[in-house]
Amino acid sequence: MNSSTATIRNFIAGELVEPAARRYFDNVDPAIGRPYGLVPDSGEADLEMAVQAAKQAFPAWRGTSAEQRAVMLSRLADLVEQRLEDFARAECIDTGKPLELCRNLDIPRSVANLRAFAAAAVAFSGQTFGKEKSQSYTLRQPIGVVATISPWNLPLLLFTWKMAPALAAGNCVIAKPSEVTPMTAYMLSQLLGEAGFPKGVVSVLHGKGPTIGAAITNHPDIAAISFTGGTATGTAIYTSAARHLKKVSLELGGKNPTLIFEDADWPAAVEGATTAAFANQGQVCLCGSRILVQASIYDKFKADFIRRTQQIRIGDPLDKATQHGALVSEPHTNKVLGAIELAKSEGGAILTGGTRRMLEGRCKEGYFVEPTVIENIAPSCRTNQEEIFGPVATLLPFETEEEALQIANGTQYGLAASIWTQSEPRARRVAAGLESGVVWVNCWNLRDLDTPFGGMKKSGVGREGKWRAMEFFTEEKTVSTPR
Ligand code: TXE
Repeated sequence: MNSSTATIRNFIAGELVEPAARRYFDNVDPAIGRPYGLVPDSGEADLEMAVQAAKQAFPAWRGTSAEQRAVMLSRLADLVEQRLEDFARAECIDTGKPLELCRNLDIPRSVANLRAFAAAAVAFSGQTFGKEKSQSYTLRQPIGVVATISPWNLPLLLFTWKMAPALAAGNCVIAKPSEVTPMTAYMLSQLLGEAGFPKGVVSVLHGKGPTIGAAITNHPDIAAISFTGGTATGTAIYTSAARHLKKVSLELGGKNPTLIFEDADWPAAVEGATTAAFANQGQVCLCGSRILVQASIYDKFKADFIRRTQQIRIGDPLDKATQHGALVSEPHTNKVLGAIELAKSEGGAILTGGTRRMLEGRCKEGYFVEPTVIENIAPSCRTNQEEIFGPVATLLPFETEEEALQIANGTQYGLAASIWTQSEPRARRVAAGLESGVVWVNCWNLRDLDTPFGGMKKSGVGREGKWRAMEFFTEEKTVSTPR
């Protein structure tokens, strides 16, 4: 395995190979704003080879036992864990996020994903039914060749979150990581053989969304697609998958509310809201980008929140002390800066941040944007309706629980929310009223991998997490016999 190899290769039929057309594009290190490697610009010919390899591998692979697949997933987890530092550095360089975050969250969680689905493979089973005249049971069987398409914000974490259940359930997988952050998926592909996965069971194809991504969603032999990414892309994938009646799981964007009530625990609520708003430079679909604060404590919260936001240490992602790194790319940085300009034009007052941060030395051309807090924008304005996916949070006052729910639910999204209150009845009432796939009470992003995960409304279709993912990646067959 080589984490420093600058030229990435596809992984097809057990081999690292060049893209058929020999075309590549630059891989940019966002902390320095310069290319450091090449990414295959794969197309239909590469996909065809991967699909043929998967179809050849499937009959034998579906015959493996759940225990055998669990052993391979566990071995893969061990291999990644043994190289945790290499993976963490590669993820840091590819994404611009702090190395400490990669060490302590992204890569350990990727290992945990592989282990969780190794366990799920063995424990997953069908159901039995008994009636007066019949005895029935269900079989959960693999679908065949399936695809995963994952984004750049949590590259290896989301790559493994999808690949692991697909393999645990006995499918052959075509996996496409984001073209912006392909390195750790490439490194993982170099370990698949050693972990014991037969040739063709997993292919990793690199390239751009509109070319190889679209080719995957249009391929008639790929029967299911699990996607995480933007709502616009998810809509395009859903549309093209519908033509082939493919199964689709979509985890999309969010405009998540953090609700701070006057009886919230202090300073836990301030700390929680800060982490929710700015974790991973605000580039997590779960980030709490709209902070709703009860009017009676609005000024106190505002003062403490600004102070806490200003303490976040921006710097070179490789420095241990850095808490806030670079945004993932120049186009994305421009999108975030454009959203800040839009907020100003909508009458927003910038309370802190609001500009690109120019660092000294190695990172002087990196894509750093200051954690930004904005107030004075109506809930219906674009700033409070559209996903920015960067370090930008708005403050919104509310008077009553009813008003808080109205504002919180007043967007097209419905992914995640957090509630800060010491009243248990209120927490339950508000949790029940939120149009949101995930609700955290007095915490944020406390994830149990066994729980269902996904969004309502334009935030997604379906749920991921232990049994939900295993269900998605299997066909259910009912077998009945007379009593
Ligand atoms: O993501 P895309 P982008 C949101 C966030 C961000 C916006 C756009 O608001 O600003 O989406 O980001 C592949 N057919 N999120 O454009 O396009 C692509 O190659 C098939 C939220 O970078 O959704 C990549 O592998 N695939 C989010 C993956 O889709 C296509 C995480 C995600 O890229 C494709 C990221 C196509 N036509 C962005 N076009 C979250 N929910 O966590 C692109 N892809």
